[in-house]
Amino acid sequence: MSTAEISGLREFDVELEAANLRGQWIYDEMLESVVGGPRPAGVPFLWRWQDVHAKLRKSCDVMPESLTARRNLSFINPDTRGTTHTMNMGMQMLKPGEIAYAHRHTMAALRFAIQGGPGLVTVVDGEPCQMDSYDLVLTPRWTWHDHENATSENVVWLDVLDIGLVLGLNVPFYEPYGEKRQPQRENLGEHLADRGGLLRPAWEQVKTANFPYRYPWRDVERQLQRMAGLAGSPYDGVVLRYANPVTGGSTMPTLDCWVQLLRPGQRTEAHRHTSSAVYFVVRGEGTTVVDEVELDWGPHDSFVVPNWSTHHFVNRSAQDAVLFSVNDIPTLKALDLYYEEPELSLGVQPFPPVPGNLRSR
Ligand code: 1HN
Repeated sequence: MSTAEISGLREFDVELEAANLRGQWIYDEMLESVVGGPRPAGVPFLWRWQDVHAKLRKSCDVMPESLTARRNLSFINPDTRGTTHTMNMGMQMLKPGEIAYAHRHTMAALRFAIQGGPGLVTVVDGEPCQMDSYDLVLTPRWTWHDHENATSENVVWLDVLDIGLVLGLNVPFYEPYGEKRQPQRENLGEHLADRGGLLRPAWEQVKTANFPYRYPWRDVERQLQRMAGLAGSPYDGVVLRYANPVTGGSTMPTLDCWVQLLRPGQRTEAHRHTSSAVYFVVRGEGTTVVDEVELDWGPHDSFVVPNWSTHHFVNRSAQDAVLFSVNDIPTLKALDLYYEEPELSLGVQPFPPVPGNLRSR
């Protein structure tokens, strides 16, 4: 016998609702609909670079000053509030000489330069962080940040924030600095080098999170090339995490940044996981197939893989393809809610043996 067959139960449901109560059997019916896992939050979707770039240029005309509000265009998934249910990805443009005013918020954010240069700087808690093209700069939760374009060109970068997560937990805090720019530390990079490097003051506390790290693309590219010959992950190819240099853990407490290299003609295996991810194409051309939807991408396009949707990558070109992506895996893992099908593929392959153990006896 099912609850639907109990006479008078529907009337009782209405009576309970009027008393701000709900019987467990309602949840039982809801849970029946998710046997086999959640419905993906949002749909697979792609934003073309040409289209977004045209809108960014128009935003410069419509919004002559960037103000504190930022000339950021957020990618809205047709089926969710953000790009995924936890994250927003968008692109931001600053004209020559402009400053996006200093502020801070409880949303963790990161900036990946698309059209940058030595004169594009994001100041994070007093640290000026240069944004050359494809450099990654972190503006972690509750850090003061302002963006300054001292180049002679329009600049563009990618913003990713954990907005859906922070709003879902109802912990949004926001504070404008009150002046355009925040005070800067005198010597560029000194604080980071002294407090986040290989040698540190023994008498000070260790800061393990929310450092304003910069990951220069030059270093990322070198590492990718060094590892390009490895088999990598069957699902993502040669994929590297932007590690927190202090802990070796995720890029930020809630978000992880990845960069992946797909060799010419490479086709990865399909899988799905409870985390969602947003992608930006650094170079190359290919297709990401997400629950039967084919997302054909080229340089500087952006796309989204919603959670629990089955996907694989194909590099259709004769060149390497390189994708930058951001995912919410650290959030899911921290809550013990990270699941993957058909198998757990993260951090499972054995660490390479030391040379002495390879010697044939
Ligand atoms: C924000 O503070 C920035 O600081 C960019 O550049 C995009 C989207 C939503 C909320 C805050 C920035 C944002 C944002």
